[in-house]
Amino acid sequence: MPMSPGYVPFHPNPSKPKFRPPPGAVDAHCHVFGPEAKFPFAPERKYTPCDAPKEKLFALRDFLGFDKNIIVQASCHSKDNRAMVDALDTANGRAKGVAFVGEEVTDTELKWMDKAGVRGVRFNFIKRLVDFTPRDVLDRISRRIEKLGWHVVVYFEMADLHELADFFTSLPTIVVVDHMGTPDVGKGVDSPENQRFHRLLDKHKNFWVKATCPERMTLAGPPYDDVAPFGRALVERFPDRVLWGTDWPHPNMKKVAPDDGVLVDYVPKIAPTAAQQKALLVDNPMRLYWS
Ligand code: 0GY
Repeated sequence: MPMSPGYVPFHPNPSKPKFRPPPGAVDAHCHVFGPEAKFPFAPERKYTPCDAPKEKLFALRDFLGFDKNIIVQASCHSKDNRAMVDALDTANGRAKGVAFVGEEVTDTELKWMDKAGVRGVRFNFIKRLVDFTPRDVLDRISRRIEKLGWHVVVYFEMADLHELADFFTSLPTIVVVDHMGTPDVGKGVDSPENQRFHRLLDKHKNFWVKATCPERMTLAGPPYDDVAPFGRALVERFPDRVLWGTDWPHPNMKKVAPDDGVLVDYVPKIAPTAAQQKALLVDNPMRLYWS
């Protein structure tokens, strides 16, 4: 299938970052797409991306100076987790995964994914990406995966947080928030909705957050200095519950693919000290995914 009209493929030759991640660094949010010939995209998908196979992901990991990946199931593969699991199976222990499942998932399938290194499921509330799933269904899924010691990753837009917060706090597992809760950067880090988000994390110690995707939120463009205060605030306030990742291959970027080297050079802007960098890139993801 051809890519969706206007779909922007990932950067063909990212720059080498100046920042060197500490040994054992984990890219805690990335995806694999296809290859379509082997792992077809799901019929119910909302976009058709370009192939972004595991070999390219692992080569980028090495080029950027990372050691491991967390591969998050993307909506273009919907509930068919085979491409993601195949990547885990061939990563020599250097990748863990987050799946997307429906209630019909069997215990055998959950065990298969657990054995491969899946440690969470993603609940996606972005309307342009997925169809609505009733909360009671998500609740039942969360209770099944809790037994495996998995967590829930939530992807939403901050404007919707007020109607989602009660559901999130009712979840029995660790809850990992994608992309800083996607704040509106134009409103500033002290906006009431961003402060409300910080209070949620303050109060609920089972909430973690990914300080990811400045390229999705920036108004100024690279090197994303306008987004850095949002990431830095999270690293300072929640130093042991924050993660970082590239989001390669950057689905649904509007005009230009981000340069992954520039994204890696954004890390010291949000985590200026060596101790913060080690927590963000090594200790936190290792605790959540490898212990
Ligand atoms: C992301 C963001 C996006 C897409 C997906 O599952 C997905 O298709 O996650 C997006 O378009 O915002 O997390 O990579």
